[in-house]
Amino acid sequence: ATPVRRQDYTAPAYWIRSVELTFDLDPGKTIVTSRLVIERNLDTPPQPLKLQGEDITLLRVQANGESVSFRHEPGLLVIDNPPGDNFTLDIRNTCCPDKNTQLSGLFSSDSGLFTQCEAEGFRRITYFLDRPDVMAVYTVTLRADKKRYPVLLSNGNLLEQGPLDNGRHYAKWHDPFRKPSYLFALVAADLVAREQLIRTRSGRDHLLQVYVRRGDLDKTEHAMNSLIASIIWDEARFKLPLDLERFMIVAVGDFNMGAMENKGLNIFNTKYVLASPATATDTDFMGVESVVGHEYFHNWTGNRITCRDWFQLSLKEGLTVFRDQEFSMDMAGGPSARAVKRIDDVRGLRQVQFPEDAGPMAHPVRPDEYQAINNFYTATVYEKGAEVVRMMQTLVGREGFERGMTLYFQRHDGFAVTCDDFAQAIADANPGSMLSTRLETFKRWYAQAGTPHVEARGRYDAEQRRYVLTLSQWSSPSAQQPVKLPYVIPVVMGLVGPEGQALTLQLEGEYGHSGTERVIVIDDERLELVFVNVDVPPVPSLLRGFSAPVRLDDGLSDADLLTLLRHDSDAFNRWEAGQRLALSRMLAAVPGAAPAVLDDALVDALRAVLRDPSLDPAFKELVLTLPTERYVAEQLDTSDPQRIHAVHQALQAQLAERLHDDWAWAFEHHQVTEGYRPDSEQSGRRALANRALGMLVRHAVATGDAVWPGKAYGRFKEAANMTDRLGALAALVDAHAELAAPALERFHTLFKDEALVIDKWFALQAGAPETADGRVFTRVKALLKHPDFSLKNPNRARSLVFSFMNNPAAFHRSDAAGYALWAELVIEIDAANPQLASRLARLMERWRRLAEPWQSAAREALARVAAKPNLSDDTREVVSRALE
Ligand code: BAL
Ligand code: ZN
Repeated sequence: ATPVRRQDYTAPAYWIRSVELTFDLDPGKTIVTSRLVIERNLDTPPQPLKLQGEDITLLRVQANGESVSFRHEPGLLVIDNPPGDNFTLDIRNTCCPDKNTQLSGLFSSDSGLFTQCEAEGFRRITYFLDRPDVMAVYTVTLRADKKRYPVLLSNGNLLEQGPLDNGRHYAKWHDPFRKPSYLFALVAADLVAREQLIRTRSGRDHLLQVYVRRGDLDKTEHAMNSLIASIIWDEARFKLPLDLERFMIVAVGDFNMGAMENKGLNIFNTKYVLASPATATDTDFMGVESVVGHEYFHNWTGNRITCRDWFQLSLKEGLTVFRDQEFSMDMAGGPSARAVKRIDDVRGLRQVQFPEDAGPMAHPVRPDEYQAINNFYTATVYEKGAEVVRMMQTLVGREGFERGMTLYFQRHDGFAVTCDDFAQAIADANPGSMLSTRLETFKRWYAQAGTPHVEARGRYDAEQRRYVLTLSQWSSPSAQQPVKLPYVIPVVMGLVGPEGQALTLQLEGEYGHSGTERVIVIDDERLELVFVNVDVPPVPSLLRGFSAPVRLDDGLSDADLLTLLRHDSDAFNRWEAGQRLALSRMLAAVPGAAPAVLDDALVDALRAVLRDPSLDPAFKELVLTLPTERYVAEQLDTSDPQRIHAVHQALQAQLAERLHDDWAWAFEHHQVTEGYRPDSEQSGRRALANRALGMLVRHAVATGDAVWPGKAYGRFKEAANMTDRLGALAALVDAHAELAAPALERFHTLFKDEALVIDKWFALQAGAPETADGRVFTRVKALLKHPDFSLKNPNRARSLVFSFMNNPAAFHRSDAAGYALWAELVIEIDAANPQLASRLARLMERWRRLAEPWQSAAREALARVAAKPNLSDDTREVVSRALE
């Protein structure tokens, strides 16, 4: 396919002011009747009207009620001579939900018919100007069989409903807000709703509904609570009220994404709606809260102000991820719980986005070109985009950022705009700030791909009581950007004394004390800072809270890192110090054949954290978790996945052994005996107890002791909630304990009718640490044939196939059987669901970093996929870029 380029953007030649849609719904053949009120855009030269359409059949087209001549171009319906500057166009076409395995457009799932239109799914429903800067008012009539589809929903407000002949019924909806086609939605299904009436601060009443299948109503309380919390939060934090009379969430079991923010009618993957203590883990509960929040926040950042074109996707996604992260942090509670959430987010960023930024799919937060827009719903656009917004907030302060948001809505409410418009509003609301004075430089964060490097070196002069800190930045060239210019990088920092005391930060030329933490801004290649009145040699604690998405080399010694691990007042950097100490042990061991060693100093420091009564269990759990194999691999130019696995396993074993009594203590002392609450306090205790149990069972299996596996099995059987049950099961499965098999069988029997729990069952087995005799791979091959397995359901495919391919030692086999399976499955999935296939294809994109024999085998597998004719644009783009 020809690439689409940001530079080629032109305004639409026509506007569509209003749309009347009528759907005669039928899974085999749905008839869509559309009346479009069209106005020529007089700012553009006269030109033909070109409407997009894909996989649909045209029955009729008329302009102003009369026939009009038209022609087809690939993917387009072209009307060369529309009748004047203002006219109505009547279109009738069909589409086939049952055959729509791509799950884009109108598709069938077991409970009914659903839509997914972002980014370009609306054209798979009817012919349209399917671009986000064409915004229209929609009125939608749905007609369907009443028994099969008792619930008929679309965006906005219900105008009327009633019976029709032949057992059919109808509902008519009107959405008063202008919106782009990607925010259109309809649902025709057999569902029931949890309902709640609320009155918001402004005194307006609203109806909230969460629609699910009949048996799932008891799993909707948390989603409803999360929605209410989101509404309250957005009004309190950003003064953004709910603008709709009715807000609906609908859960569907077949869905490519997590959820979709259609105006007033959010459609969700069941994974992010359904949660009960018996079936969902604490992580699932958190996921529901965060995604419900995310989609709700889109109502303003995305829907009220939308994107001018898809290159601006981060305008809504980066900002909305930032907002959901802030929401989750505020919901989590105190500073420690906030830090835990931040650590979690940064772990995700570094594990997924940093590799993306260094690989063949690297692109700026605002990309310059794409072949398949669906490939650009990436960690860069979402998570790095959120970091860019976070840096803006750091530069202008929390209040300044809120002022900026207010100005953004004053200027652009109701319009489709660009990332530049957003940055300009935040800067203009904060004149004199570093964002405002260095805006053009700051915006390089939108324009340049890749992760910048920051180097920091300090020099202490005891005689002069001065500490000189030199910071410099550089960025590697990338394929389309050989030269990178410096960024504006906010570095939140402190200086920590040898006894752990926070030192006052006074720069040369400043008078008085300036506190113990400040934001330093690097805005050029190099910056030198001179701190005065420094009485002791300090350890710099830089980039606190991960204040910028960069790779930091601060040259700190182990002794410095141990000081930070023991004392840093910034919880993020405390955690970071522990991770770096563990990482350096692994990196030292990987190249040779010598065993990895967890030395006394690190063991003692980790024990001190584990036993510290002032620290939160959730934080301890993070500190006591080793960096993942994938993260270790990313630090190396050439990686041997099997060697990394061996080193990782060896360190885990030592951590289990050396802290054995501490783990036993941690397990016993972090039991939750009161009623289940999915809050940060309880979930922290459960996380630590489960981590401890995992360590204890691992050690027991290694030493032939049966006590802890027996205890884990007992806990698995008796657990009062899914977090504890799955934690105990994972302890057995990950250690390859003999009791794993009966436990897995029992788990399957217990939850055979709970699709989301069966997903966990598959994922757990596919993600277990691989053994020397390849037991995980063998199990995965068998599970692919399990009667409950299907590639058609994205959640199920992800649970087995993606979990396996994200399990380095199981996937990167020296006999290349993992890669052969990858190629086979990418090709098979691509024929049905290109979005899902291209996501799977991306798991191979870091192949160039693999050592031999993996690298050659991976290239061969990629070439096999690339050689396949009729590959989708989505998958073709990924494999071609990987092979370039
Ligand atoms: N807009 C696609 C799904 C999401 O980011 O919310
Ligand atoms: Zn989003």
